Amino acid sequence: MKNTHHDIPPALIEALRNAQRVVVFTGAGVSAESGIATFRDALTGLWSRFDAQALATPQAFREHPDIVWGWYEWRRAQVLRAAPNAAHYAIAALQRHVPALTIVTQNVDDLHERAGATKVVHLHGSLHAPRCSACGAPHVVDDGPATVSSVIETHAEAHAETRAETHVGTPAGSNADTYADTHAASNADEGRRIPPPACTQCGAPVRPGVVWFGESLPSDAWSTALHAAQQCDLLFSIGTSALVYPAAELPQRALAAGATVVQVNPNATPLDAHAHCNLHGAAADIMPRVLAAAFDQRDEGLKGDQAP
Ligand code: BJW
Ligand code: ZN
Repeated sequence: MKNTHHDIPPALIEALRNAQRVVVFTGAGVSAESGIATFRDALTGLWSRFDAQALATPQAFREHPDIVWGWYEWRRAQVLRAAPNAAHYAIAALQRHVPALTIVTQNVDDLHERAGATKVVHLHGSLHAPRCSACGAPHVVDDGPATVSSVIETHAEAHAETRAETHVGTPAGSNADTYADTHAASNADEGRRIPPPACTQCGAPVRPGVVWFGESLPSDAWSTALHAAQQCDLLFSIGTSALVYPAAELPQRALAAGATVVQVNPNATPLDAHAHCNLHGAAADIMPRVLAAAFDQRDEGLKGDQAP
C-alpha cells in the first residue's frame, strides 16, 4: 500500500471500512491550519529569539517563571481565538463511522473536542488546566474576553524588533541582569512576562498543565493510549514529527501488533520508512478526502458544515 501522492489508496479505504478499532494519533500539524504554529516551527514575533524546546522544561519555569507563564498565556489566548479546521472535523466524523475510534493527541489545545470529537486522550496535558506547581491543586483561569485580548495585544508583533531579548536555555538565559533589565524596560512588553498566579491553597506558583521534557506522561492517558495502539486494526499518525518519546512509540507498537499504519504529513518523518501508507500533504486537505472515500460523507468533514 506504499503511496506517495494524494489519491487515497483503495486498500486504505477498504482497511478503514473493515476496521473495528482505529487509533488517530495526532500532533501539532493537525492544528497548523487553525493558525497554531507547530512546536518545531521557529517562534515568531516577540518570541522569535526564544527556543520552544528550552521553554518547555521545568528548569525554565524555575528560573524564569514569568517568561514561561507569559509564553503559555500567549499560546492559550491564541487557541481560544482559533477554530477547528477541516482535519479536526473529519477526524470527529470518522469517530461516528468506526465502531471504536480513539483519538490520542500530543496537542495541548482543545480543537479536537471543539470539532465534536469525544474521548480524546491528551498525552501532553492541556493549556486549559493549570495547576499548582507544589500541591497540584487545579487553578481556575479567567477566560473573559478582556483577558484574552489583553494577552494578544500586549504581544503585538509590531514591537518585536524594538527591545532586548533574554535567551532561555542558553548562557544568556541565566543572566539575571539581562533578565531584570529587559523585564523593567518597557510597559508595552509586560504581557510577554506575566508572573504566574499564586495557588489559593498553598501560595506556590501555578504552572501550566502540560507535560514538559523530563516529566512523566499522565499514567492513565499513557496506559489508555498504549492499550488502544496495541489493540487497533488501523492507526493514523497525523501531523507529528514522531520525534518525541514515549508518544512516538505508539505507531511502532501498533505496527508490532500487526496493525496497518497510515501517516499523513507534508514532510518526511522517521515513520516514513515503516508506515504502510504515507499520504504526503496537509491534514486539512487529506483527512476530509479519506472520510469521503471510505464513507461517502463528502460534506460531513468539511470545515463549517458541522456546528462545533
Ligand atoms: C503538518 C502540517 C499540516 C505541518 N498537516 N502535518 C527516548 C529517546 C530519546 C529521548 C527520549 C526518549 N524517551 C524520553 C526521551 C526524552 C524526551 C524526548 O522525547 N526528547 C526528544 C526531543 C528526543 N521525552 C520526554 O522528556 C517525555 N517524558 C519522559 O520521557 O518521561 C520519562 C522520564 C522522566 C524523567 C527523566 C527521563 C525520562 C516528555 C515529553 C513531553 C513533550 N512535551 C511537549 C511540550 C508540551 C507543552 C507545550 O506544548 O509547550 O509536547 S514537547 C512538544 O513535542 C510538544 C508536542 O506535543 C511534542 C510533539 O511535537 P509534534 O506534535 O510532533 O509537533 P512538531 O512541531 O514536532 O511536528 C509537527 C509536524 O507537523 C511536522 O512533522 C510537520 O511536517 C507536520 N505538519 N503542517 C499535517 N498542515
Ligand atoms: Zn498549591
